[in-house]
Amino acid sequence: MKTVLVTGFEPFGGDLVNPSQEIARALEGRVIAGRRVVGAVLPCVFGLANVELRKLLRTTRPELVICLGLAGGRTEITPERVAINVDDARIADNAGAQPIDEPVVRGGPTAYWSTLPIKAIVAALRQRGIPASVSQTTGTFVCNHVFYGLMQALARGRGRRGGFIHVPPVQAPGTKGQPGLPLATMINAIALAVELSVQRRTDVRATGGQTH
Ligand code: PCA
Repeated sequence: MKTVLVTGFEPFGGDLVNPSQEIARALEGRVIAGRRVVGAVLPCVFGLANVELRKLLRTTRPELVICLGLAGGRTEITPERVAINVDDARIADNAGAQPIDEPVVRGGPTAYWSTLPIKAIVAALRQRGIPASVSQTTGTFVCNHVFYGLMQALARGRGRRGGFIHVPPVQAPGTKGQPGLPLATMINAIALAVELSVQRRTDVRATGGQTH
């Protein structure tokens, strides 16, 4: 059976939880659209995260890869459009490193586009009442670093697709109205994103982006 790799991140910046880690763990071993999901958790550490990711790509040989991370201030599921070649950290990573204005890959291209059907994912989620938007920036911390590393690795392979989706914080039960989404909703959303991404090689032409 072909595999899909879904990664999340360990908690960072003093947090005790990271929903992206919980989602990757929840999807581990599931069969979606005839593909077995391998769920894995990456360290929130510049450099090491991409070493671990490349190991996973070698050992699991996935047809498709979706990397996940937490975007603290967001309220929606946000498939990312683009990874850029810069590390510029506002806080230290989990190993204490804080690169400023450094390239992810010296001499690498300025950016890589996601090869997930990001607009189709947003449309499908909205249809089910799950708040979602295309995001135009992955930031410049470890998530963008991993997204860039992923797309560079995939660009060398043959037709393997992938991308990055940021998720909001977990909304604790009984706190409706607070920013964030229930974990179960986010697990369903990412399962749907996997299904759609396996099924659709091309995106739809539709609105769905944040314009800022
Ligand atoms: N979010 C951070 C890194 C790890 C994570 O889950 C980010 O957005 O860069």
